[in-house]
Amino acid sequence: MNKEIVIATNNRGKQKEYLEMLNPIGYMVLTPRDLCVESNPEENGKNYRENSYIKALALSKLVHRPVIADDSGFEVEGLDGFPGLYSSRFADEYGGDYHKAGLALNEKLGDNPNRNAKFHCCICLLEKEDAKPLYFEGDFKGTLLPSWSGDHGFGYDPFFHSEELNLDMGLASDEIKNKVSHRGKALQKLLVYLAIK
Ligand code: ITT
Repeated sequence: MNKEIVIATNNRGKQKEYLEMLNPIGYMVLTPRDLCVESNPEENGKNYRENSYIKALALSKLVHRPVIADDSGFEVEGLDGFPGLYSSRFADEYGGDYHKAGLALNEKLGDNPNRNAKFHCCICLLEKEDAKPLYFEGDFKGTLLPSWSGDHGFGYDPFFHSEELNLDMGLASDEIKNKVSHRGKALQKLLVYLAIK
């Protein structure tokens, strides 16, 4: 792959993080919008890998360049991993309002003391439409906060506390988050693969 990466995501938060992580090391990051295409396939896979492949394939067919797609989610242990694969769709039930969605997760959890939670990210690299997809994954472990804290990050970040960093992620700079996050870890693995292939 040359140093151009097309990212199959419409999520502005993800786009920002990829730009911040890849631009400084010389990658040119392109989004569907940069290439004047729209890709919004139905994410009906059974797991993160399948969904990341669905997104990568749909965009690859439109742009005829190597693409990466990321499927990710927020998993609350006391809710058996919910919302997980449905993280985005769960927030949609609250009009995309993550403040309400986070409070709703807390309500579902009730007085269950198990507040362990994690983010998971699966990046799919598809070098061309008929290539074998390659997957790079990462986890970010912490706990679900009872209430909104801070305004940094996106999605469920303000309801997430990292014990490793001793920090609420709504209070963390992108730079700190990207070093330890699920997406940062998955991307590091992808970069190692690209460097040695
Ligand atoms: P694309 O499919 O266009 O990439 P999306 O937002 O629908 O955008 P996903 O299907 O992968 O992406 O949904 C993942 C959801 O999980 C996302 O919308 C957030 O709600 C949440 N999420 C994932 N990574 C996150 C992060 O780093 N911080 C906070 N929330 C995150």
